[in-house]
Amino acid sequence: MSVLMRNRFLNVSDEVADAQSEGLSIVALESTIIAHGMPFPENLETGSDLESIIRSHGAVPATIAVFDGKICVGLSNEQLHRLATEKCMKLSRRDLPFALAQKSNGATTVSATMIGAALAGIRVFATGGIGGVHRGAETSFDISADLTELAQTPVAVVCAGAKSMLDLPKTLEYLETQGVPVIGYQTSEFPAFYTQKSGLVLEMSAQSPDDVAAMLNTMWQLGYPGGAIVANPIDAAHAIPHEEIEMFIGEALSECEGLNIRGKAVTPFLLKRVAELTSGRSLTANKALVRSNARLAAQVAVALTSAE
Ligand code: PSU
Ligand code: MN
Repeated sequence: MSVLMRNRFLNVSDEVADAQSEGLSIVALESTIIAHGMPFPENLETGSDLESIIRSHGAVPATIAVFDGKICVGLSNEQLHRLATEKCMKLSRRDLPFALAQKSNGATTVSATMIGAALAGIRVFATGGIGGVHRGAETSFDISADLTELAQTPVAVVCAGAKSMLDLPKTLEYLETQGVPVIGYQTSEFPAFYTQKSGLVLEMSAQSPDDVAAMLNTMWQLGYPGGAIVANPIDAAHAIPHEEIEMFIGEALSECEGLNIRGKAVTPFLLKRVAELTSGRSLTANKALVRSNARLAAQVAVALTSAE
């Protein structure tokens, strides 16, 4: 995409723009995980490690966030530091136009990061776990905008499944309704973020980055408007057994309800409380799984570029 054709609300870093003109593979990264998903300094360490991992696997990282009314694709170290240390908004699809018009700063969730990536022509994105259908959604109606974004924006999201605080069967049903392919990476079960397995069978599984790239290319050549989920289970060494984590999730969920926390504050609260209740073990798991996703995303991006 030429610089002249770029959207006026997009600000692509020199490194990412150069990578694009040289035809290199690029992987998008989100910023909500830095600003609202992990405490300082783990958030900053993780954010910059993810960039290094992507580089060491032959691709160029493009962390996405909003600064001064622009969707910035590719951040400076100073911008990463600001996200990790300053309070900022959590922006999903519906928040983005207002934040840009107000010339605000903010961290982008999976949905808003996908929008930025697609505007910049980036097709692969790594995160920890996507948002999904919350437990109790039948009364709260709380369903993450990440799910509908996946149906309409052509970016493949490499993640460790959806966060286990969610209702995973409903999340998969919703994705099916939306026509979003969910591909297990070397697994035939939907991973449950902190845990490798959820008991939910996936019908599609890929054994290699080339397999994933072939599926993505086919989907886009068919003219599908959306993306796909590449579900990559956490490494066994960092996984937390289901029964152990479920106890703490249950506790965090009832506190959340007791405190009447709603809407976009729910996920950051739950991640923080579960990390406290597990004495940091869930944070260690989260850091490990997102690193593994960055590695796989770089491999998929390279496979996609060479398949072109
Ligand atoms: N993955 C993580 N930590 C996070 C997130 C993903 O390991 O904090 C963020 C993503 O930005 C995702 C958001 O879009 O959580 C989901 O928020 P909600 O449930 O409010 O849609
Ligand atoms: Mn929500």
